[in-house]
Amino acid sequence: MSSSLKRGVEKVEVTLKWDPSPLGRPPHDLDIVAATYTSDAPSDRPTYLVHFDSRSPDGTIILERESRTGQGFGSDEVMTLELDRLGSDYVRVVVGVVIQQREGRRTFADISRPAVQVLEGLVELTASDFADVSGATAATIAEFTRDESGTWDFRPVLRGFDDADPQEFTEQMGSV
Ligand SMILES: [Ca+2]
Repeated sequence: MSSSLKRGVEKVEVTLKWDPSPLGRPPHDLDIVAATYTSDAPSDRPTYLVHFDSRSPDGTIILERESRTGQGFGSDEVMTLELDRLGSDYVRVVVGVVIQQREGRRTFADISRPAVQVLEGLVELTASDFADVSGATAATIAEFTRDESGTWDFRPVLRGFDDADPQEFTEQMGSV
């Protein structure tokens, strides 16, 4: 196939769900995080982050749904990324999931049935139940990079971070 016919990744959705903590126990709070990088920025310095407390300045990456407990049906957190609308300065986006550590150290092994999925339309790009990173407190899931022609490529990057709190994770997730 000619490379000029290659259609890159344009709009993706990241969904995350988990079961609530047992009755009477502190809630389990997981967060989807997206970090964006420009071509001139080092990989430990995201240009901006999108998560429950932070929006993208141009509205191209949106946390559509958030949860602090995992209660309810369907996806607990949902993020959409309109990569094709991202400014041309942006060449890389890394998406991950981090467990809040408010009540002591929590790893994916402590969370009941966590599941993340990255979709483009109805096509699943990647998915994980975090079993391979069960000892981690955070994990990257997906990396999107823009090539010279402006096309976005996708790469699954399931990598656990063993002792990262949310702040440390956002500083380290660009290293994948
Ligand atoms: Ca959350």
